[in-house]
Amino acid sequence: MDMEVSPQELQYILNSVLRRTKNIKFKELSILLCHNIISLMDTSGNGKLGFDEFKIFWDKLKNWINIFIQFDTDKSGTMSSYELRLALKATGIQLNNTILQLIVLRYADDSYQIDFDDYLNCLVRLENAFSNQKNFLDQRLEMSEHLEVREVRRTSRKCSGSGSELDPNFIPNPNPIEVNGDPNF
Ligand SMILES: [Ca+2]
Ligand SMILES: [Ca+2]
Repeated sequence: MDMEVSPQELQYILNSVLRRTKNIKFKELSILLCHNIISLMDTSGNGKLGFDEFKIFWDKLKNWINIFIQFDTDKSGTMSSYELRLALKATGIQLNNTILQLIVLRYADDSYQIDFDDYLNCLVRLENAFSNQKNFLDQRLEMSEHLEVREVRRTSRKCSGSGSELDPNFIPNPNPIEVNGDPNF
């Protein structure tokens, strides 16, 4: 039996739950949003949410719903741009005015109100963007550590005098390390 939640199953579950959630206005969640949620939460990388992945998302969602309701100060069931700014801040996302205005223009309806599905869409996209940025930085960091290790290996091989001139991978170190102040070491 398949215990993992696919995008289609997630769409069904979320729509049923949100339909029964009081104090929020929402339109049906799109399948694209559910794909985005899975790409945010799928740490195992199999394109579905396992039990633990789903549980982490569920806690996140409950928190996002509570924040939405808490910051919907006029109880309209939707977010104005002012309410949205405070709500996003409460979720840990701080954006400057320009970005916030672009988001409101992108997601708001004719009366500049943001429904719960657009709010969720916006949070998931922002979190995906932040986590991609973080992965990018992590990779950069890993790569630079990897390069440092190789550099140390090269240096130690060079020091052992085992014919490093013949090593096709040998690249001269532009900053030779001086040990005990002896440049010939
Ligand atoms: Ca997974
Ligand atoms: Ca409101």
